[in-house]
Amino acid sequence: MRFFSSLSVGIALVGAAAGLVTPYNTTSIGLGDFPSLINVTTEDLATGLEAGRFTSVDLVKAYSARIMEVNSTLRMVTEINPDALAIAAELDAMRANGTILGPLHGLPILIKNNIATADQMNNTAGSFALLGARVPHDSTLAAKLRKAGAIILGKTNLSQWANYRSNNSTNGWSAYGGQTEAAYYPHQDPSGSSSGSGVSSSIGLALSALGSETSGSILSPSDVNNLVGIKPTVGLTSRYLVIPISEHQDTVGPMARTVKDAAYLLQAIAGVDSNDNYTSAIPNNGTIPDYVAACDYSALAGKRIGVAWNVIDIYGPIDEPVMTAFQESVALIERAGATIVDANFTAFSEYVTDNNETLVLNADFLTNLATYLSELSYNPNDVKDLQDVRNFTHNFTQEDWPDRDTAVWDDALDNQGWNNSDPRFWAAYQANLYYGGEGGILGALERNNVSAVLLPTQLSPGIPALVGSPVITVPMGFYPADWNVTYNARKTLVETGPKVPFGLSFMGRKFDEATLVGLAYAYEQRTMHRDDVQPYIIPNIELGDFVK
Ligand SMILES: *[C@@H]1O[C@H](CO)[C@@H](O)[C@H](O)[C@H]1NC(C)=O
Ligand SMILES: *[C@@H]1O[C@H](CO)[C@@H](O)[C@H](O)[C@H]1NC(C)=O
Ligand SMILES: *[C@@H]1O[C@H](CO)[C@@H](O)[C@H](O)[C@H]1NC(C)=O
Ligand SMILES: *[C@@H]1O[C@H](CO)[C@@H](O)[C@H](O)[C@H]1NC(C)=O
Ligand SMILES: *[C@@H]1O[C@H](CO)[C@@H](O)[C@H](O)[C@H]1NC(C)=O
Ligand SMILES: *[C@@H]1O[C@H](CO)[C@@H](O)[C@H](O)[C@H]1NC(C)=O
Ligand SMILES: *[C@@H]1O[C@H](CO)[C@@H](O)[C@H](O)[C@H]1NC(C)=O
Ligand SMILES: *[C@@H]1O[C@H](CO)[C@@H](O)[C@H](O)[C@H]1NC(C)=O
Ligand SMILES: *[C@@H]1O[C@H](CO)[C@@H](O)[C@H](O)[C@H]1NC(C)=O
Ligand SMILES: *[C@@H]1O[C@H](CO)[C@@H](O)[C@H](O)[C@H]1NC(C)=O
Ligand SMILES: *[C@@H]1O[C@H](CO)[C@@H](O)[C@H](O)[C@H]1NC(C)=O
Ligand SMILES: CC(=O)N[C@H]1CO[C@H](CO)[C@@H](O)[C@@H]1O
Repeated sequence: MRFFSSLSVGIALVGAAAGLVTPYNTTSIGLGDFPSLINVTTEDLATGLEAGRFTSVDLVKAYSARIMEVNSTLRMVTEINPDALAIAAELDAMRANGTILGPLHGLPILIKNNIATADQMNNTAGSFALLGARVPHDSTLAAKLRKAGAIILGKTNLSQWANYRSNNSTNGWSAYGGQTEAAYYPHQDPSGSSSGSGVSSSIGLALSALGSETSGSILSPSDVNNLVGIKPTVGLTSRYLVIPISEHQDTVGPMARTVKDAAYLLQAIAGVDSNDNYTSAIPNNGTIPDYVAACDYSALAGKRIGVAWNVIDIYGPIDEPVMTAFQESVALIERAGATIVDANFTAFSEYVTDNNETLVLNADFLTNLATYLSELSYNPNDVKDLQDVRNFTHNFTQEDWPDRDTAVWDDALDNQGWNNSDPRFWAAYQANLYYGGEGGILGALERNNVSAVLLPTQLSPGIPALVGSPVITVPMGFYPADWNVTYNARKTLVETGPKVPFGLSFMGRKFDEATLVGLAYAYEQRTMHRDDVQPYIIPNIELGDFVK
């Protein structure tokens, strides 16, 4: 249950803001003439670019300045792409001569620092072991973003190794990027592992961002950063040249401020890739549905929607504001024309004491990390497998070992010691498929003939992770202003506190993201809970500061 634990220890943030300069004044001028970047949508930006009110160069300048304005406080972006301005100028020139690559043409997107690009940016998973390493070409998703006309503006910080290293670290900490914090309360735990993607998207440091998830790493930071997050079906989006944990559970998806923005981004990254065979399971011969068209205000009408009440019971009690908001959401969904039925996860109480997921993840990590490392075209520290990475980590001061331990790796290497070609792998994986399938989300969908199952996002990631099925989270509310602050285990980050947001999850069938997008959109448009609460820190710099 890695997702729920935000283990931690109180090292002072590795935050020496070395070389960090703020090149621009933080006053904003001309704000009224331009959409505020914390609220702007894909369609707003495309309309403004098309009308010639601003350029992609303006956008890159404004977003870069916003990043530098808050990074010393929140440490959410590890690197800005040194080529972003040149790429923006080229995309502006293309637009000027009538060439538009798609709805994301010229729009800046941030990506998690485990998605490789064959450019000046590093791909490290937050570890110095991979600083300076090179890949032979872009990851498939980076290539797809470029083909769609998006500008890869930079790389976001993460819980190091996507939270697959330590039992004693903190969400959003990496040796390379320091400690990310979220924007809704001072020293807020950003959750993880796509921590920087969550914070950046939420306060408008780019249009939106990509995160990756093994169990909760898109959904959970989307939950606490007031975002829409889509955890796609495993195999809908390629993992080629993404630093892995597990081929059976890893997936890459959008973290955006609105359902439609998330849909636009998913549209650009979904698809078959001969370098990731899991994508060959995309139905209809690889045809990708129109996720943007699926954004339908009436999508809830006539649908059967389930609630996995027993999951709330078994985990419970959850915090009262979350439970109340959840009950109100279920009632609202019913008023929007859906029929609400129980859709319990029948094996859930067995699952919570089972440990087969750890066996699968350990085994996959041993195999998949070595494969990733073998694909590097330059490997400065010559790390070939997990053993090498552990040795590097133990010997490199900034990796903060032993204060942040390597217990997860020690378990995989020393206790388990077998990878995913071992006969024991299959038995463990079959157990997972049962808990997630017949005894979990897939069984609940089929038995009850529902289009989706609802849970508060705090409780949603674990079961879909086991079977690779999709989930969308949408803002559902926030903790009240008088809520007592609770801390992480190291007492360094605020886990829950006044105005900390939370979300509602729609869990669905494999490759049925279009249905989930529709339901999520219909819920979002009726509630607009993202607007209920504002961050405590918002960049002042706006587009108007840069437009000539
Ligand atoms: C985790 O780190 C903290 C802070 O250094 C330390 O007090 C604690 O003993 C560590 N816990 C484990 C399990 O190593
Ligand atoms: C943001 O801060 C972190 C921590 O100090 C640093 O490693 C990173 O390079 C900074 N990002 C940028 C874009 O300067
Ligand atoms: C910031 O604003 C002040 C006061 O308006 C001005 O004197 C200064 O030149 C500005 N600095 C930059 C870098 O624009
Ligand atoms: C339009 O821009 C594209 C991309 O830069 C370029 O290949 C093409 O030659 C340009 N066409 C014209 C008419 O300038
Ligand atoms: C990538 O890491 C190298 C080696 O530390 C560094 O020189 C370079 O500036 C980094 N790239 C970016 C975009 O920060
Ligand atoms: C994909 O599957 C084909 C056929 O089994 C195999 O030859 C190829 O090596 C696989 N590719 C990857 C990247 O696993
Ligand atoms: C499936 O897609 C491939 C590649 O686009 C194409 O060559 C093939 O004809 C398609 N098959 C069917 C049955 O449509
Ligand atoms: C689902 O679980 C809840 C809570 O444990 C229980 O009250 C309810 O009866 C269950 N529904 C069905 C249909 O079993
Ligand atoms: C894995 O699942 C099997 C079958 O349900 C069970 O017997 C075994 O105890 C589980 N192993 C662990 C480590 O939880
Ligand atoms: C472990 O790392 C140290 C320091 O980087 C290095 O000198 C040593 O050769 C490494 N040992 C192994 C077995 O890789
Ligand atoms: C963003 O939108 C929200 C909700 O409408 C509003 O309260 C907030 O002031 C807006 N922020 C800016 C900077 O315009
Ligand atoms: C040179 C050096 O510091 N080597 C150490 C690397 O870390 C291992 C523990 O994993 C130590 O045993 C080595 O002494």
